[in-house]
Amino acid sequence: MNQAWKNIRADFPILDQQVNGKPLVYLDNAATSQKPQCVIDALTHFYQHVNANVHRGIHTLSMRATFAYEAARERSAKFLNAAESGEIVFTAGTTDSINLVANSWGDENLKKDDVILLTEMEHHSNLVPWQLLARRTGARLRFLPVVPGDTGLLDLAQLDKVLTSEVKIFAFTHVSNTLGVINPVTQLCARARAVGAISVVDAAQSAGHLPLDVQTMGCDFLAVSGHKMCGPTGVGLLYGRKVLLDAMPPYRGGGSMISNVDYFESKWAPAPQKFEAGTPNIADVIALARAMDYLDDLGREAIALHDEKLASLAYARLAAEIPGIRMLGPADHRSGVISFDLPGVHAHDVVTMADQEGVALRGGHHCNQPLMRKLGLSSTSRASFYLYNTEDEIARLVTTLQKIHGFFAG
Ligand code: 7TS
Repeated sequence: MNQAWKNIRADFPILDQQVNGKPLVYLDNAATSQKPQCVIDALTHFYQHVNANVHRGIHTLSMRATFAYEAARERSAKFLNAAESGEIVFTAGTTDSINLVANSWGDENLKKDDVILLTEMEHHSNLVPWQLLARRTGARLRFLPVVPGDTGLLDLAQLDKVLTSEVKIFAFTHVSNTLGVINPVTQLCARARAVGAISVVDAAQSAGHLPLDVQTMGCDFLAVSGHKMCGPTGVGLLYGRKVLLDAMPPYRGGGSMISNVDYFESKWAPAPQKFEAGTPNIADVIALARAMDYLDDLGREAIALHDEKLASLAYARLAAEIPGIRMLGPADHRSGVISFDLPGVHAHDVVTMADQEGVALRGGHHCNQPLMRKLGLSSTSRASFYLYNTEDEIARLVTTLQKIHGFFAG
């Protein structure tokens, strides 16, 4: 661990507070992460010193804003090891990025009876846009199953059966937001390419948690949300291989995405501008780049190890110390997300009572309704860890769940 890890909690002012009279234990990082002071400062600095629209003015502030916005694109390309910054499209987040691919690449390339392959563990964001695409084009959906039981691993033995030459798109999550499973993304992308399908990786839960290298992964598209990786809400990005982005039609029309406009038709600007119609989310894009600096100062390998260590410890302690608990996902080699079911206690009761103890969890279907049904559950409770969480907080989680269990058992 390098110097940047010392006093890490002091970087996150929000953590230093009491909730319901107890020190806050924030374990809802899979929903959104907290923001370090440097990201908050980047937003303030932009509005205090730089604010102007981008790509249109030649006055000094406008040039400053444009420079910072395009520097953020360069930073993002470096963060993902993209071949060039032109492969980065700024979006509102993972949901927006996936919708862009489904509407642009999908509408252009899919026809009746083509197959869109997904997995059984997809978040609704990586399911519903493909359902809509299937409805528009007559394409069919197919699913790579998870293995029976609670480990949540993908059933890779079924891949040959489902990944056939009819598959044109294979879209899957890198990390499950319910199970904490880390999927073998490089292997899955290679298999997609081998049958001529494009790969779309949902990196909502992995960007900012694991080292990501799109060239090593071999993915065609990768979708990221800024707010889950220490950045602001309402901003994210789509990585797309340049040849694919160049060939794709725009998804939304408006200012900034054109090279020439006539009353009856227009010509598009090259990618990525073609996909960024209207005034973009300038301040948040710039602050997202600051979040990337912050994460890289800590080191993404170190963050991944920290997440895994905490989640594996929490998994083991909950399994051993909470009677009757049903743990979901793998025991180790996992991300920082753990889900569990306390039989006989609704997840909303768990979360409400935990909140009384200052512990922030999430309870519900986690936008994973089909997976919940497959597991025979309507909801789970979820604790999700990030770089500022500690082993002491796991102790607080265990004590809190013991108390909740005791209350309902007694
Ligand atoms: N994909 C995955 C795997 C996710 O976990 C989420 C958000 C999304 C896509 C959508 O991201 P957005 O930023 O576009 O909303 N997941 C969660 C969650 O688990 N709890 O709240 C949001």
